[in-house]
Amino acid sequence: MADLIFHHYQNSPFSEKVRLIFGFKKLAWKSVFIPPVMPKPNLTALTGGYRRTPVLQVGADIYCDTALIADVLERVAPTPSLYPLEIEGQSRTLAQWADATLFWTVIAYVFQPVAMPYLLGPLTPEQMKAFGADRAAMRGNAPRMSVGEATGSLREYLRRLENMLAGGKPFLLGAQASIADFSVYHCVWFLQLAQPLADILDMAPNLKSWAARMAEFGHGQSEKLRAESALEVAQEAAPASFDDLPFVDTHGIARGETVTITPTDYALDPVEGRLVLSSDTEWAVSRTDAVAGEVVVHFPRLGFQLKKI
Ligand SMILES: N[C@@H](CCC(=O)N[C@@H](CS)C(=O)NCC(=O)O)C(=O)O
Repeated sequence: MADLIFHHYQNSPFSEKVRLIFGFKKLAWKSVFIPPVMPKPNLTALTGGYRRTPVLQVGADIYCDTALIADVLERVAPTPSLYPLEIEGQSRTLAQWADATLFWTVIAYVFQPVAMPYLLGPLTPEQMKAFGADRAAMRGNAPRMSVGEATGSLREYLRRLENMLAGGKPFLLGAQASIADFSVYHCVWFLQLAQPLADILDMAPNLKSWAARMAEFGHGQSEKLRAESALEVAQEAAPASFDDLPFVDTHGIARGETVTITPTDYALDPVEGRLVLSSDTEWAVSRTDAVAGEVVVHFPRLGFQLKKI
């Protein structure tokens, strides 16, 4: 199989979710660092405009969103599973809650001036301003939460998570780790990074021990790769073909039609291409890029909108 090339940056919670899955599954991967703010020309050459972090590349196939990336890693390395059979539905649903509700509550809580340098590093006032402007543009009209609201909500979420671990359960849904643990973990990891505010976790001692246990999975084996080399890999590879797979049409859009795929929540950058894959859980478009050549860009159905052009 082609190398797993992971486009990410250090202090990105969703990247940490996937790095830890690499460790859980003992996978080797290539690490490409991307900028945390726009522009990201080497990344968008691959994705066709999708700017969020992280992105997984396998040859000329580009996978957006960590929910889909987790599914891809499960296909590559089925054991240990992220979706133990008897808790698959629960774990996916809890993960979806953590990646949206818990994540945005943590973001609203940690982005207080006292913790900013711990999350963003030593930025100049100009760089800080540029970061704020980038995120404001990315979030558009998405609702904002006040620090007070975030603090109260976070306390209640921590109480619930602590309750899930009561009685010495090793993982949130029982004896086995699942995708839910990884989605909750990246939020707790970001909270811990915000050192001056991290003592809110003291109310959840079981959750703190669980986080330490999760961290032990590590990040697998990684090797640095330059962004230009990742583009060369895409140019030289042929994307996978999906012509033999059943095409699940829920939109009145046929295989091969020109479409856009856009996130439904924030960073609403449409990716345009020919629809080559439509399964119960995933879409993919084929597009040709001046630098990356012919690539296929994949998205999960959940959280994305498909439109015919
Ligand atoms: N649902 C997405 C969320 C990804 C996300 O919001 N990532 C943050 C960084 S952790 C982001 O993209 N921030 C803006 C950026 O990096 O440009 C996923 O699971 O991958």
